[in-house]
Amino acid sequence: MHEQLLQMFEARPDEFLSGEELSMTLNCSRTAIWKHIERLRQEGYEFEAVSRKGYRLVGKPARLDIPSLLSRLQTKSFGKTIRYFDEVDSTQIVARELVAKGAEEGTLVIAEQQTSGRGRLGRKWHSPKGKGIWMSILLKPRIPLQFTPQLTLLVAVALCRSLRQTTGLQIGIKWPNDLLIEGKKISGILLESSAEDENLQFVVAGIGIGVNLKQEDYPDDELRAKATSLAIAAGREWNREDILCQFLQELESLYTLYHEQGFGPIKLLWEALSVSLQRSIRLQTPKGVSEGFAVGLHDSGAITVRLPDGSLTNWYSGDIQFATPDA
Ligand code: BT5
Repeated sequence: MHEQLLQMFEARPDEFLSGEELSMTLNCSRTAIWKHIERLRQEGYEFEAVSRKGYRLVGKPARLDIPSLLSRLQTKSFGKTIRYFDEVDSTQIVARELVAKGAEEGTLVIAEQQTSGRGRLGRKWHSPKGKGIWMSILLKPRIPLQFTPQLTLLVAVALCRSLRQTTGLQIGIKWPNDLLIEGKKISGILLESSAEDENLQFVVAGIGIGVNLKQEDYPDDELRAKATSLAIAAGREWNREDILCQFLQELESLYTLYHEQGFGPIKLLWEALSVSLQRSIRLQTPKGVSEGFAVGLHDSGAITVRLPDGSLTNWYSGDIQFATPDA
């Protein structure tokens, strides 16, 4: 029914189709038609509705131009193989399936929409159609297992640098896996890895970037209060291929640098882009809340914190909040 309705609009572009005609052809009530149109709107289709005339399709969801991206991309392996989907449950799941079939390092899975996009600890990642970049990239790093958390920081640096370069926006990194603009989340990173006998086998780096979401594209006020997009922040839409191309190039060059020179150079870049250091922070863990002053980044990927009693400690995972708002 959903498909049939869309086909009717697509077969007669620029025409108004009345609710009566639609409901007769599809043999359903006008309320059912209205509900399907609302669902299509949520998927990114735009309709003009005029009383006594009906509905007209005026816009379709954006689609990535993969051939154009591939022709511009100047990387050796990152993004050279792209698996592009209209809709998936989660690009992380698809990427894991591809690893099992022998996919190579740098393989990119990207979808216009995710129906079960995920964050850490079972949280949801909202991924509406055509509005963002929802992707997973397969890495096979040649590093000891305990260094894996450094990769989240490396991806954050590559993302922050490339988004700053493409948009000119003041984007900062919040430890461990968020990118913020004026205190609101623009992007999240999720690393999932697999190891055998203490050896790291592969890492699937999942990255979500809110590119062209408008306020109404967020499902509720709670998320609207925390999240933002490049379009909301800049007051204009962005070309997703430009962002992807810049990011993949930046990621490959930092990843190469990391294998050649270790974490040192990445750490320096991370510290320069971070909004989490030299300020009072609170750490939320399943066990409770701790407070301290963030003094630096530890080589393990942990954040080093001075506690109220003056002692230093490392926090390895969790969610931090800022005790004072952003300057
Ligand atoms: C993350 O988790 O930030 C990691 C998100 C990774 C998403 C990518 S998309 C491609 C790949 N495939 C997947 O299935 N996932 C990865 P976490 O730190 O747990 O943050 C999750 C929280 O971010 C949620 O609880 C919301 O508060 C917020 N959030 C959800 N959707 C958002 C969005 N579109 N923009 C900004 N914030 C969002």
